[in-house]
Amino acid sequence: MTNRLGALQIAVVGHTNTGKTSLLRTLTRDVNFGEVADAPGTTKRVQGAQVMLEGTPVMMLFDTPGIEDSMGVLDYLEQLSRLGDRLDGPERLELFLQGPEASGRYEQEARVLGKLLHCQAGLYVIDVREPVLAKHKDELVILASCGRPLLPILNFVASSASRAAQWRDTLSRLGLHTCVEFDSVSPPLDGEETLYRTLSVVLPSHQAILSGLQLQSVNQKVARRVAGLTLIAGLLIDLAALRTPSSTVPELLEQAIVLQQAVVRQREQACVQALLLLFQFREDDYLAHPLPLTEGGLSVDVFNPEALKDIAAHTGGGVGAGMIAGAVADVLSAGLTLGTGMLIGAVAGGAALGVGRFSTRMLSHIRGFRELTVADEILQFVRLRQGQLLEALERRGHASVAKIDVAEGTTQIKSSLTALPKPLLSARAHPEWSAVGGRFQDSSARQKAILALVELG
Ligand SMILES: Nc1nc2c(ncn2[C@@H]2O[C@H](COP(=O)(O)OP(=O)(O)OP(=O)(O)O)[C@@H](O)[C@H]2O)c(=O)[nH]1
Ligand SMILES: [Mg+2]
Repeated sequence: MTNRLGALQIAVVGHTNTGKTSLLRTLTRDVNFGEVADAPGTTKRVQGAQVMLEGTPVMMLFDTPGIEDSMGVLDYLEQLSRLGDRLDGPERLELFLQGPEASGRYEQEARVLGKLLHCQAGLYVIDVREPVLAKHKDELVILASCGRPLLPILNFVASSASRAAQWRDTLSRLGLHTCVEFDSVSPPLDGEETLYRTLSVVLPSHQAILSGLQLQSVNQKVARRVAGLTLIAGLLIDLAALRTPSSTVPELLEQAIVLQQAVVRQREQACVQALLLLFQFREDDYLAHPLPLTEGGLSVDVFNPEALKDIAAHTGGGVGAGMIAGAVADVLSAGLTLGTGMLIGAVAGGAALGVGRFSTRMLSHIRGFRELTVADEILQFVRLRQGQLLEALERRGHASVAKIDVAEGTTQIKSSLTALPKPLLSARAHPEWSAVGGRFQDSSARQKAILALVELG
């Protein structure tokens, strides 16, 4: 495979306002490339963008101005044909490019044709919502006369006004039997691979580069998904493991709740930013909705089974695992009817739960041990909405201008609330797993839990 820059040069051409610049943005994953607007004549000059294969530039894509007056150019070329003697397409175009009209009336069109003549192939971008008109047919005749393979890209196929079938028919009649369906705003998941694979059919001389790009696109997609799931898993572990010391004094409890809410929100926002960066989108592409954290969203949760096991671990020999299991069962069933506040009192007082089975040492550990944790509902909600964000990013083209909005009501979560996945239950017992808690300590156990969450998808 040749790795020389410029070994493969492709011009992106077509009628004005069909989405040429948008296609380049999506293929290069560069939201800042060129200028995109819903108006003809947005791109005025040819602009190139490198495409890298394993860190090496292997292809240049050139954005070109839209062709506006194809009928005028074709008439003019036909006049030139009458002057010259048996000129073929490219020769006739060279004559046009050297003439006065190429820097006058048809300057825009000359830029496009000049570029295509010096590239190995062209991507011909079509807005399939448009009916096929004479100007389009003329445009294709002129482009074909450059003597370069053309791959039509049927853009806007997702629109209900699509006339893709009519376009396919017209293209076939002109000898263009291979084309690719695309949508730069919401490209098909395998759109990029399909484009490179099909381009290698019309450009077999560069098959090695194009197959490499196709494979790279598949690999990058998988790598981005795994990286995205890892970011989300890290967030969830941080939140599940988070414990904020609290107090039975109402004012102090209030302060602890406010502090914990801020930590949770910031941590989620950090994950959103990391996901946007991973997929190369801008921060303001995302319509942020703050987490609906009410006081009830954060529960006083000393009675989480995992948390109790943790207490056991830290109290040394005084409390046996079996006793803890019993305590958990009793505490949980009592919790359903008594409510958390009552429960604390109940345990402390010992009466309602038959605490005869517990040593006073253990009770003293439970008594006054109050910490805030993030409620299951909030963890489920964050998991769902980060998952939705990941999917939206995977399906989004870099030409999109609408904001990503994945806000969902918590009601949806409540109705479909399932048990927390195991790694999150484990995290409950490990406050040191929370990178946003005060006791953070990375460990292989934490990494394993992240990996296990990633595997759950
Ligand atoms: N829904 C949808 N909109 C698109 C798509 N491609 C482009 N657009 C929109 O179409 C308009 C024109 O896009 P551009 O990329 O500027 O088109 P262009 O062909 O470069 O235009 P000129 O430079 O003026 O010739 C913009 O509003 C884009 O957001 C697409 O696949 N789907
Ligand atoms: Mg443009």
